[in-house]
Amino acid sequence: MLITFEGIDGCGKTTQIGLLSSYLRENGKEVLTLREPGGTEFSEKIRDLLLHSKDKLTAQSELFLFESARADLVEKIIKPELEKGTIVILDRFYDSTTAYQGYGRQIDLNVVNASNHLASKNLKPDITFFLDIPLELSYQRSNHRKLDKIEKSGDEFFTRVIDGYKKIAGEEPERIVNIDGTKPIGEIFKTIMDKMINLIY
Ligand code: Z5A
Repeated sequence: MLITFEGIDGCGKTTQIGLLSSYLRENGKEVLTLREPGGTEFSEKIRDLLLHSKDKLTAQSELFLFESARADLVEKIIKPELEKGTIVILDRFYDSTTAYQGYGRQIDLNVVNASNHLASKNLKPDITFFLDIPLELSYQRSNHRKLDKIEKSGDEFFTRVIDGYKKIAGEEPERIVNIDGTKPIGEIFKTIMDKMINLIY
């Protein structure tokens, strides 16, 4: 089973993935948590380039780097683990590319979708949790640390990303669970568990 978490920076993905993976492991499930971009030696190098290099990337080269990191992770780790029956929990997947490179950087959505299909080998999450928070809260939750390259993209960019996520979630309500990420951590986790119980048991 493939479970993905989506949303803007600081929306609470890492927090909820920690809670969900602990719950599943305590209940005897084999679980692997991964993040995008990253998860293989090659993809971690690309992550470093994308988030920390001093070079100015074009929107297109950014898109291809995210897809390249994804292709490596899907082929080497995600597919084999899913075939073994592991529950794979992914912090970001192709919805991030649609939201950030498609809606945010305004690359043609047909091109983004085609690239997503190619890199993910048509793999589709069984369920996606989209934690929706406003931009101001994202800034508040991350104001204590140094911003990476993408985080420095500006308000207009992030407003397009948030609107993009809402459109993506609206288009696939059977896969994407839209959750109010401003709620307390425990309340969000309960909503996630209510959905997960039906899938696991
Ligand atoms: N990116 C892209 O452009 N295209 C792509 O295809 C992909 C990615 C795959 C990766 O960033 C960047 O790459 C990201 C998108 C882009 N850039 N941006 N912006 P990353 O992996 O370094 O980080 P992130 O995924 O954006 O976010 P994060 O820093 O890991 O945040 P988070 O996991 O969503 O949140 P958190 O760490 O769980 O929580 C943040 C804080 O809020 C923390 O102090 C928590 O204790 C607190 N928190 C969490 N939940 C709550 C609630 N409910 N109430 C109160 N406080 C809370």
